[in-house]
Amino acid sequence: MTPRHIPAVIILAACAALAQEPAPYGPVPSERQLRWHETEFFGLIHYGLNTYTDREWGYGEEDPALLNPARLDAGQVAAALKRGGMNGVILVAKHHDGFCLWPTKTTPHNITKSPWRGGKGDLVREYADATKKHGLRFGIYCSPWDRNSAAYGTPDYLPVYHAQLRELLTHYGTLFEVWFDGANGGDGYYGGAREKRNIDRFSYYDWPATWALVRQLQPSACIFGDVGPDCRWVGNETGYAAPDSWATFTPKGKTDPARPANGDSLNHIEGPAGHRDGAAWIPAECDVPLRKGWFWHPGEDPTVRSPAKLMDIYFNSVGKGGCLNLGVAPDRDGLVCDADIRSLDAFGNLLRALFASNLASGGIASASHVRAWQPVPGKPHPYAPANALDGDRYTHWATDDGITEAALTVTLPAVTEFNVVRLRENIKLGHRVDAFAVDVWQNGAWQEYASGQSIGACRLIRGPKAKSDRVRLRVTRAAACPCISDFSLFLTPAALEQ
Ligand code: FUL
Repeated sequence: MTPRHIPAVIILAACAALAQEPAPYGPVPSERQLRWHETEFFGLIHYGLNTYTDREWGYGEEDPALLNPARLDAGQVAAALKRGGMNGVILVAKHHDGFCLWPTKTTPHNITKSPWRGGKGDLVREYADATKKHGLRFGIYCSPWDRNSAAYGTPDYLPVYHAQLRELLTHYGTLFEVWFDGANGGDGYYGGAREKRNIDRFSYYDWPATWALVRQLQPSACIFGDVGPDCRWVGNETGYAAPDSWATFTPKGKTDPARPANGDSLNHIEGPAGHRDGAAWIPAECDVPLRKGWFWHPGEDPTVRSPAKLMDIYFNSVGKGGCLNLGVAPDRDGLVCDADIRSLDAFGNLLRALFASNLASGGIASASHVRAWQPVPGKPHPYAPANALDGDRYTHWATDDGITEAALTVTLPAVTEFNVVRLRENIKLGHRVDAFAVDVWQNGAWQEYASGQSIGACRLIRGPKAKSDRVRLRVTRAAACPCISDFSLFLTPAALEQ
């Protein structure tokens, strides 16, 4: 290299450095997981023979003749969920009792043996059509445990279960999620044997082959299970993730710690928080029934969760970077009953009112540090602070590599009252922030309003009402330069205060 060449090399190197995008940190979500995060809130429908026998777990011997609702209307259910603020529906197509809500060829214990629609009905079809009509994404739960099947517990059952999945994965359009329950094995009818059958949770379902079937037939569907692989059970049925919750997680198996299988996980107890440096992106799905149980039971109207309680759950699930999966149980008419409708309608209205206007969107964003970038005439800076105000989950404000403490200030056009802050990272680049604080400018000085650790896909903070024309996000610790895609302010609607 001659001295004459050095300046050109340096200039080229400098340009390359200036034009560099932040490298992802740690595990990052797949495309299907990104779509799942965007879905945020969906319903889990439990309806079947248990609805008529007043049980949560049918034994497997229930008479299909019990199911004959004259007024059943999947459209009424889908509309109720949509008004309730949900963006998807997962239907329990087969629960542990083994009764299949579609005309499966795999077992006679199915909907064609019921008098409903003269034995010609297909409830999975009706739900698939209704959810599509209402613009909701559709998913399926098909219980691995089958208390009706004579084959359960023997090697003959897995081909049956796989055939059931194959039917569900091929006949009902695009699915956004396939749910694998961790409850497996125990006593049951089992074709009349009426005995206890335990299985090896690690090997019995050949999870690698079962998951591969979903991948092959529904490549955009997320697989839910205790250990993921796409989204994890939050570890409780109250709908709450931990105060700080990480989408990253390292599942540990009882049998094989290195290759855990669904139903065999040792550490679902760690589901609420996840692991800051977990091995894979497996965010928490927070499931909770709207009523006391997952199925409808007489006399349980008083247990319907109130809109205020649902909001609290929402803040602790969606607001902790996970998804909320709310159980809705159609009644013996196959409809969402009045008590549930009242709560869902009111909650949906609250949600829409709360997020209707981002009070920070008219503000001017500035930052202590902004990532260097070779300016391109006519093109906006790709990492400008203003990106955190544009409502897009992925455009973001970023700092230079190595800058892991930085502040983003929003100056509002006028003094504004708020009590909810929403933060997001561009999760395509991973969980980067380790700790943050939000400050409010009060009487000529910054005052800390809130602080926390995880941000990820969404962090919702509900605090006391504050009035100010200046707010600040301080990233106080980060594993890599922060990439903040959202800094929004909202005010809870008056109806929530009552
Ligand atoms: C659990 C099941 O045992 C319940 O019956 C219900 O389906 C719930 C969503 O998952 O593991």
